[in-house]
Amino acid sequence: MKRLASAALAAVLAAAPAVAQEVTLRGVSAFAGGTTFSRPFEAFVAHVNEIGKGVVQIDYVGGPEAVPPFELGNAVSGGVVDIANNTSAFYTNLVPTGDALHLATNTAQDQRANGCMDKIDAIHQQQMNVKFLARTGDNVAFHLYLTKPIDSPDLSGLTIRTTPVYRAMFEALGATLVRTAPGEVYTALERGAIDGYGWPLQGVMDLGWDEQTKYRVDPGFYQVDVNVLVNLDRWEGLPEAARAVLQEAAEWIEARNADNIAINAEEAEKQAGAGIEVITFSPEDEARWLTTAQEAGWAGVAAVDAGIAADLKSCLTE
Ligand code: 173
Repeated sequence: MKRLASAALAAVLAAAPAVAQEVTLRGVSAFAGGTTFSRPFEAFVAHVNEIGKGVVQIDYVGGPEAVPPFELGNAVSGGVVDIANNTSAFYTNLVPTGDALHLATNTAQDQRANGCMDKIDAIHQQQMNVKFLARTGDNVAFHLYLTKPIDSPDLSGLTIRTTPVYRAMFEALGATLVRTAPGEVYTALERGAIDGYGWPLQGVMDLGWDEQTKYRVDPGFYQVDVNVLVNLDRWEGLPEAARAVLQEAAEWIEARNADNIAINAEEAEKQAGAGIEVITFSPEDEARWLTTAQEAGWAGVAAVDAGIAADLKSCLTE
């Protein structure tokens, strides 16, 4: 049997061309090209194209102008896009427990070491038909930005732009919510359709929102997850050498997540320079702000699937 199998393999190898065909993957980002949450992916693409010469290349097709952010999950799931840079909040239609990812208090490296990344990958494979390749955004918290001041965590009477990241928390604090893609935030602010928006500490100036923003509420909460996802059929069809290049590049880009600590400090300074004032609360109100974030966040995931919520909580917050 064994001899037969190796004879068959030898025949296949003999028939194969001396140099295996280079594979090209079509890549799309949920965030505009050159902006904060596309930059790690763009570095990842450049790295793959460097170390993967002759094996695998990524053709970076573009950002939200190529595929609308809330459609990108479907596009990579169905194989219209081979590789996507996307945040779980933009594909909750496919992975509704993905909201757990931004509730992480540890790093992508921790999640690889403790098996959490394998669990997250399995959920993505089963529910979305994608390989969960890499996670960026560690160390970057989310904040509430406002056009008018508040003096407590009570958000009643305020209309706030949201995504699934902030929904459970802001709803628990009484806000009226409207979901928009990042590309619609500027116009919504300019028209006065919203009194504020949820967004991470980084990237507020990318699309000029600082012009329309007066306040940032501190402290931040949660942790950004912007993930590299590969269509599963495409992934499984890749030569082993191509998968190895992508996996190496995944850990390479995750190592750069540590840079976010320094970038956070620069961003906070730039926001101050742009006239964005920081709102803080009394110690009791700050505790309420952060406790509501955690409790409402996990309750939201548990309402979707209590088993997955408990399982992921244990490895994302250890
Ligand atoms: O606010 C958002 O659009 C959002 O959910 C998000 C998630 C990760 C990075 C940046 C924004």
